[in-house]
Amino acid sequence: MKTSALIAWILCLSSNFSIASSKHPNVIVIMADDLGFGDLSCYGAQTFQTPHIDRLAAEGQMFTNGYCSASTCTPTRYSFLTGNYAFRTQGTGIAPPNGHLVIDQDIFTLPDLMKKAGYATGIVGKWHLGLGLKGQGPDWNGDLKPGPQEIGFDYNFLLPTTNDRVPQVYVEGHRVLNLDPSDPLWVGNKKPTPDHPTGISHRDSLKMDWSHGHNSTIHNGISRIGFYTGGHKARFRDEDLADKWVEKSNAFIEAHQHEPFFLFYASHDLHVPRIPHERFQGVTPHGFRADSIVQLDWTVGEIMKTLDRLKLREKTLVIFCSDNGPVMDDGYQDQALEKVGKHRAAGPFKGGKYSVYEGGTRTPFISYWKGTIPSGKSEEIVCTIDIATSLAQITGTSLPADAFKDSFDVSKCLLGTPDAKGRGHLIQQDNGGRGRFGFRQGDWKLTSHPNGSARNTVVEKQLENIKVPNFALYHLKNDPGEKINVIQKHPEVANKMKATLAKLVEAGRSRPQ
Ligand code: NG6
Ligand code: CA
Repeated sequence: MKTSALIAWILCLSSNFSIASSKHPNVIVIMADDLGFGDLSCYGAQTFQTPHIDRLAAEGQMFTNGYCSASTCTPTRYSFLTGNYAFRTQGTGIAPPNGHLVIDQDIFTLPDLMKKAGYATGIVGKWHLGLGLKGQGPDWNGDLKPGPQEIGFDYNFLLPTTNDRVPQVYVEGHRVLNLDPSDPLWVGNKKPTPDHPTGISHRDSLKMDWSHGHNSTIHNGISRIGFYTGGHKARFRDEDLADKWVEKSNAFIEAHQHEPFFLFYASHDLHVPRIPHERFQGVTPHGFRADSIVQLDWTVGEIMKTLDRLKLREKTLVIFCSDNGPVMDDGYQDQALEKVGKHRAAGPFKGGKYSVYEGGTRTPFISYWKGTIPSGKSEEIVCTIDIATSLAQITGTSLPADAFKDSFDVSKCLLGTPDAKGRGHLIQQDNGGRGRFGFRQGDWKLTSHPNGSARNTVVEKQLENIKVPNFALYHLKNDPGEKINVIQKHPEVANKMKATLAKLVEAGRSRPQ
């Protein structure tokens, strides 16, 4: 071979190589818990700073119309992992302590996709999608399956539900970590003995008092939802969760640094009970709620540091998002409401966690990949449910016909391609499939509250149920705060949207085949 031909051949090989590796970036999805649109300094928070997440936003694509699919945790996570709207499947509302796995093992999931694309797959952090079989639930002292490993994750290090629900133990693989067989773990929804200490009987001993619910078994001076006994050696301190997520995320990245990896880092910050590590307590003027945001930001910085150390920053796509909008008092007296000051956790939007108003699902959304994604702000509509199909596109992996039924390919938006288009419509749900929906189409937003009652989550007030019309229409461009119901003025728009919403719900899928 002539030298020039050889050089051409080598160039060709290396360009093929770079196409191949650019198709298989490592992927880290960082999902915050209860983080609102206005809760980061890059999204307008002024009284505290989130420099590590701000850097991702400044150097990557920062979305102003980024959503999670539900205003509570379990349905958003269900949709993120399955690509299907959670309201289509019964039993996907907020999972209880002894809940079974709500993702059907036969469904083709996002981790299945990533495995098919040749990735090592892992989840570190909050699960809250149940463990064990339907009708049985988790076997806390035995093998906790089915769970993440049965739906496509090679590795899991979990907080099984939420930290306000029992038990406070980690699950690694199929087992409760550090469980001493001579001190078995029991979890239930009734007092195990009449003298079992609870948040009611021992209220004076609590280090953080409850305000509603959360008054059952006490661990670490905090009473929780549900009862448990035993497993003392396995129990963790709330204060140490964030450090543990960093340790385990970094270990996963390190172990898979030479192959493509997919890491779902599901932080528990800033869900209640908000108990940041002592070194973050008091760093903001807003109490533990915002202190936990600063802690979350620190964890992001630590993971990015690991990417730098392993020279993986330019080989890794990072997507940052939240699982639902913000709430102030979510059951503990942690002063979130009293110390909110001028901070507006939902930014300019109405509602928050539990509601189908924008504040419930419009949340921070950032895509970052150094050297590949240009810096910019995008107004396109993207949602956590779209990550599945978008990653199929980015990794060049084909999908089974019935997979990811509501997940749209927004990969071009995530990658910052000029003129890329996001979704044309999005159904926003709350905690169930009871017909309470937000339906966004372009600049229009229809809300549906069949029983005339909505959850009000405005940041200045306690949670309450308010009376609302069965249907309302808002024009988000003119009225981002959903203050002026224009349904009387534009009945034709509302009727068309009602019909489209009903059709998309009925059809069982919204992404055309
Ligand atoms: C609610 C809890 C709330 C929180 C939520 C789930 C009470 C009174 N409220 O039932 O504190 O745990 O469930 O939050 O118990 S989520 O972010 O996981 O969806
Ligand atoms: Ca949540």
